[in-house]
Amino acid sequence: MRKTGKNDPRPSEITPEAVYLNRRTLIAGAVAAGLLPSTGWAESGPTGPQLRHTRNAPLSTTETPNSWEDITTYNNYFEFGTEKADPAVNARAFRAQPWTVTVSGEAEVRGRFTLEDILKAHALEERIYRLRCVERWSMVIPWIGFPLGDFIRRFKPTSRARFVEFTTLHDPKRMPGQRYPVLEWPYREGLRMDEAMHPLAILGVGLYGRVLPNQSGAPLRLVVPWKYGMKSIKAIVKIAFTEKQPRNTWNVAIPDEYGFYMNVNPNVDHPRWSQARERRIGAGLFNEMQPTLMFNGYADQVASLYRGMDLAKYY
Ligand SMILES: Nc1nc2c(c(=O)[nH]1)N[C@H]1C(S)=C(S)[C@@H](COP(=O)(O)O)O[C@H]1N2
Ligand SMILES: [Mo]
Repeated sequence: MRKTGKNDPRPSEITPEAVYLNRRTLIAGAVAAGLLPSTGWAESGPTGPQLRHTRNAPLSTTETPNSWEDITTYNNYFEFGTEKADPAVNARAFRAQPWTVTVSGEAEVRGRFTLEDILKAHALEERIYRLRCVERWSMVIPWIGFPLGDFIRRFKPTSRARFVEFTTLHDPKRMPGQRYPVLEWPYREGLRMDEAMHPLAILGVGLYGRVLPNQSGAPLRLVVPWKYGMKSIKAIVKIAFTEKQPRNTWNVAIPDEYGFYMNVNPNVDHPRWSQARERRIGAGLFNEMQPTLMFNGYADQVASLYRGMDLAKYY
């Protein structure tokens, strides 16, 4: 992972950090001076350093992406509050650099890697994916990332590796929501190895061609478009290859409502509501609910992963 060959992609193009920080400082200053509201306010367009990437059209949806504002002001990120508007405000001061990811467990290659090392090793692609939350809303998001499978292959998982476990940073000083026992901290998620190797599963590092904003899971998050949003864990610091199925946060919190798989499925209701329809965020004045698609519209690509499984039992 640390070695890079002459054909490897060049590291992502980074805008001089001073420019970026200066802008953030100006904004923070404006908020402090009472010139801008401190809540419910967002920058109007894509911000942050640009990322060098290509577009992966075949694996992208042709639907129109949601606006930067929709995507960055309506988030679930309990480390920064339980309301949708909280993360944009409470994650503003979070520093996502420097960052390391520890890879452990059933693999020949293990260790601790800097985010720069990881970025140098992978070409970045834009993938426009739907994100469908279990709460019945959805968005279309132009992610920048790289295939999780490419990342995994470099570590040469052993034959005992049946699952991949992901863990979010645990640092209540930097993540104020972790001071309250609303969930079991740190947030944790898992995928079966074949799910993790599927080409649609990516590790996300950007949005709208820019580095991920903090509320969207900077600097590294999972994006699994055929599953409910809770699988797409943010601010990942640990990745472990395991023999046993990992614990996952929402299953630990409410096992009757959230299982391990959490595939988007219009035919399997949440115990407290139907999953048959969803509301697209930002779809305008007469924002009717629309039918939810099996596996969030990715059935042709992923249904084979679950052949023979009772999806009402493995929800
Ligand atoms: N660490 C962490 N990751 C998380 C969450 C969280 O609370 N903490 N919320 C999940 C849920 S429920 C959803 S719907 C998505 C939302 O991702 P978005 O903010 O990019 O839309 O993040 C997921 N990842
Ligand atoms: Mo969610």
